[in-house]
Amino acid sequence: MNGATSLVKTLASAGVEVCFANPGTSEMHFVAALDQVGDIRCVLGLFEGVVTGAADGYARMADKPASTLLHLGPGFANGLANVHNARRANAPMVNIVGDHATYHKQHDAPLTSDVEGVAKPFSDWVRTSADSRSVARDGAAAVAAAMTPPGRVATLILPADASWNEADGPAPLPPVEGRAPVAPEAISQAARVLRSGEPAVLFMGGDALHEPGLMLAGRIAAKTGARLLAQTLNARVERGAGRVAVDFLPYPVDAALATLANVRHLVLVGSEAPVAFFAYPDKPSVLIPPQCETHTLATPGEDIVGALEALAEELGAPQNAPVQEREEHSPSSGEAITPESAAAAVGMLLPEGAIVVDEALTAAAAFMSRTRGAASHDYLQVTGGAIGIGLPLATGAAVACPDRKVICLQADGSAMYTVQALWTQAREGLDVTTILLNNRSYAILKHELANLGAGDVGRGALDMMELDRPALDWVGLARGMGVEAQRAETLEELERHFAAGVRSEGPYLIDLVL
Ligand SMILES: Cc1ncc(C[n+]2csc(CCOP(=O)(O)OP(=O)(O)O)c2C)c(N)n1
Repeated sequence: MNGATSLVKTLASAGVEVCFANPGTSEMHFVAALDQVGDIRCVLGLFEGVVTGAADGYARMADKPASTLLHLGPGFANGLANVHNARRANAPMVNIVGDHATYHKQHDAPLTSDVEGVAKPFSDWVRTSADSRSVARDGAAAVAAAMTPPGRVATLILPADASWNEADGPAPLPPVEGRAPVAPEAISQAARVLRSGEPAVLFMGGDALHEPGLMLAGRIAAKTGARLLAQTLNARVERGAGRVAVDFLPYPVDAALATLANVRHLVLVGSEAPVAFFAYPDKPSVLIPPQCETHTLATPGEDIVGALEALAEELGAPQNAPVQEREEHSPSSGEAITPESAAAAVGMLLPEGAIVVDEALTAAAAFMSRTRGAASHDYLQVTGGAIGIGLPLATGAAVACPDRKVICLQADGSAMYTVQALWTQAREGLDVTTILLNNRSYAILKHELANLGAGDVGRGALDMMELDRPALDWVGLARGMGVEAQRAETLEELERHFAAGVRSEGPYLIDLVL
């Protein structure tokens, strides 16, 4: 067997079931091996940002890595923004990046670049296979690296001759590190500050935002009066009716500061200490108020749920916690379409167990508030702030969970970065309903212009934020890629088309005119 076959067999036996791919000449042996071995589902993306964003969505839902297959430095570079988002999501990810044959590199052929140099800033683990006999072992090490808590980005660079030369056979997965238990002092310290009666917040991320962690946090809050607060952007939050509800730290600096204003103790539970997304003149970078002490109960890679269990026990927390009630915000008939009324309609009709992808930007706050008491669902956010992930993320989530409905709340400007994902959804028959939030602008940037005090601006600056010349034909774009699509200009049309999307078993797009 050749190196490529030994690698595909290694990945499959390590549990990799899907390869999101956009290959080229240097990856042809790998493509042939995928076909020959047959244990890994291949999903073609027509742009590398689709490939990497889909791998992220898959990993967030499946809790294990997919692999990507990308073409040398330029192909990988095209996908990096969503590798960045995956890394910020702590999503396990194995990138296989083809490169020129080792002996060909010296000739500086057109596609030659420093692939390791491209990979390093966006990966936690990078290796270039030296030859075909090391490829299997390197592949197994890449999967183990990706699965190291809390989830990492591993990039294996595969020279073409390491693919096609003779190899020994697949390699076993080395032992994967588990989540380290937190030190007893971290638990007793958290217990001490929560018992103090001083205003405290459990600031939550990662596993703390999945049902077992949420219930434990809810019980601790019920006992101590601590507030539960999630990071602004999270890989996956389990929320909706029947679950312990958390608020999210708002994105705008002033709102975030107001949320944390009176807090005396901030207990980090699988989260990073909160900082402002950007610096703004005259606003702080660190969002923690001066009187507030920060305590780490569990870092993102530690045993977050175990730490919450130990803390609940130490505090003698009750066995149950109050959960979110079902809320229905029915928009009144004839109401105009706004983010709020649209979100109310979607919240009402959201199917049980949906996966909601939020790249709604200026409409996100409305959707978050109106889905708080909707049927229970998973909520996926743009963890790294790099836009152009919504459609790919939904694509990967649908591959991971074929029995669940995926709802993609997608702002129009962001959608245009990776719109090709719609084609993959059609080709794979993925059950994704996209609500395309068509405001024909980069609306958030207009707010940011004001927030930054950039002064009175003229037409030239504002023109950088308008997408209406020409207006995008979203129904035409979706249908052109094989996705059923309808336009909604009234709430009644939104409700009708959303119900049709929910009923349909394949991809569906609603062009929601805001
Ligand atoms: C990769 C990347 N490029 C550019 C930006 C800067 N950026 C942030 S928001 C935004 C526009 C978003 O517009 P849209 O998706 O239409 O949402 P809206 O603000 O209209 O709700 C841009 C260009 C970014 N965050 N990430």
